[in-house]
Amino acid sequence: MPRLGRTARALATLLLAVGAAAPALPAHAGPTAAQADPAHAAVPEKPLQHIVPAPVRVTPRPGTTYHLTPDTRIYTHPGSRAAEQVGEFLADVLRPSTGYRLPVVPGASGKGVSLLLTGADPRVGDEGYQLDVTRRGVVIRAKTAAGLFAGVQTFRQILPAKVEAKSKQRGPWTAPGGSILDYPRYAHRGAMLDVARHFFSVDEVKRYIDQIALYKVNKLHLHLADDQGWRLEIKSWPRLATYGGSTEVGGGPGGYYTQEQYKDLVAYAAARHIEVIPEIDMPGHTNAALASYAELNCDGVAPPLYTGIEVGFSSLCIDKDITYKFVDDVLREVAALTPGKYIHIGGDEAHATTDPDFIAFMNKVLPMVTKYGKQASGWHEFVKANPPASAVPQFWGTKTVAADMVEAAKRGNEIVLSPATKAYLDMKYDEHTPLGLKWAGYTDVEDAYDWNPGAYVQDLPAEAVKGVEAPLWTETLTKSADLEYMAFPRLPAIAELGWSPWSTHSWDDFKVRLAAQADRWHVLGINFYPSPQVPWK
Ligand code: IFG
Repeated sequence: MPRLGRTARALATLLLAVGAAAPALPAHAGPTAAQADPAHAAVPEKPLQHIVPAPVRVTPRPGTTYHLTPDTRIYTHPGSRAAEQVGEFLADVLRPSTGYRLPVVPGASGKGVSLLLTGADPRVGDEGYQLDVTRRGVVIRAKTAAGLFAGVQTFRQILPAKVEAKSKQRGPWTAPGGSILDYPRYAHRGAMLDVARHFFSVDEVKRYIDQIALYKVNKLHLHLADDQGWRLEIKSWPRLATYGGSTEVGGGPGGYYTQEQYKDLVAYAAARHIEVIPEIDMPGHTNAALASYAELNCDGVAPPLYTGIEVGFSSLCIDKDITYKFVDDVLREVAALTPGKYIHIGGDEAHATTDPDFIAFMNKVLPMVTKYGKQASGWHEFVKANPPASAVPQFWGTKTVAADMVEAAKRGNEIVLSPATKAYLDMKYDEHTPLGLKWAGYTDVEDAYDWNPGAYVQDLPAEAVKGVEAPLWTETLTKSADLEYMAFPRLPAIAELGWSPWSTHSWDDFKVRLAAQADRWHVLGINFYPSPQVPWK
């Protein structure tokens, strides 16, 4: 407690003795409790009201606080390796900052932190959870490890932000008492990273994976090939990576992932319950492939490598048989590297391919995806080829009228929404933004937040929407700090649209919750854009 002057101390003693409420400290009495003891300042004022994405139901338990202590243990559902891995993930977050041992042990206990696969409300479904915090302990219940992982992301957010530090911090490590019931609105909650325009290393992609996992994103769409670069080793066509991956926008060294490195990325994402969806864009956006193998070109002449940012000038040669051997070989190797359900085959901006050729191409390629046990997703243009009902069109239009999407839905396709005027994280925030493009218009965080995916495309039934995805194109982005500047704070907005019920949607509430995230982003070293639309502290 702060040192009080003699008089103030006498007064305080007198008043407390008569049971009066603690006197309001006179201004000159010195620092408040928080200022006097910085640890108290670490206790977030209303963390249960600051969770992003907004949970389905939050019930605070006032007056109850849980404290992590040096002897806290993390209990995981006995016999579940997957639950144990979530426990280890949580321990890896908490150990460096608290300095506590936090052993992860199979079992269930009212004390400590328990991650259990029994007893959850059935409404949690495949990815939801229940989180209960009492004075004695924290219990996260789910039906799957993915649900436990989602609960852990929420638990992180109700602990002091400095719990995210990689070095030992002062406590106390408190979590407010309460109960949360939570589960996602959509199955597809995606982030896309373009590693073709500029190449990003394995570690830079892992950093982005860690960041999207904070907000319960569950799909990472990797744009692995484009005009400027081919980024994945294909053993049957080695020059794709070694030559086609040897540069990037602006003429830099580019790069590529060996298949071993790519498997490592896929595993890293899977440990965070994120499915990687690889994209091999075709028949357009293929200059890197065409430059790598002359025989892929209709005239047998390989074009030079391309380091600009124009689009729509390249096309695989639709009439050559070797094109389909190439595509088959690539899809076979990509499918073998993909534990997930989907392979994205692009299809956008095929301006150098006639519509009949585009349709003929897709009709030969779509069955290959199925043959290798995967489902196809693609940019919305590929619906021209009437893909199977299992295919997933990704809408990237700038209008809310999209008759082709409405028709596709009638044929049974479920649509992923990435409206370029809302979800394109490479759009400038405003005319002063140093990075990014502006062809779809300036997009600040309120634009990214204020739309209802279930009612966005005119006449598209709500049940035809599979979810949302935020593409981050990298024509102008070269390093993690650039990715973060464009993705934060808009990616959490898209993540909330993918997870939270529409009933919780409110810009006035979201912007306050977003402001409270900044403490964590500072600790995590996330280089976010301090949008003037958000009441940052
Ligand atoms: N459109 C192109 C991308 C990229 C983007 C930049 C799609 C589907 C513009 N295609 O978006 O390759 O250049 O904002």
